[in-house]
Amino acid sequence: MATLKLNEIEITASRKIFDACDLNGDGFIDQEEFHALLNVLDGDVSRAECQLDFEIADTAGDGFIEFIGAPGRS
Ligand SMILES: [Ca+2]
Repeated sequence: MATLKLNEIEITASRKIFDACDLNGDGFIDQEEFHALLNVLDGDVSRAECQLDFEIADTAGDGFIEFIGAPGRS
């Protein structure tokens, strides 16, 4: 069960990162928040680069990045 415990720790860590990126606290990362995140991580990131990465991360294609395992927007 060590693997399960590790996953729980990883999920908790990921959740903290996600919450830190979710600037307005609505439970989703929108393109503005994502662009701000990329600028922190990589420095100068263009809007075009941000758009490409966002589309990959936006698995639902709804314009928001949601935390994996979180309930969907209603
Ligand atoms: Ca947000």
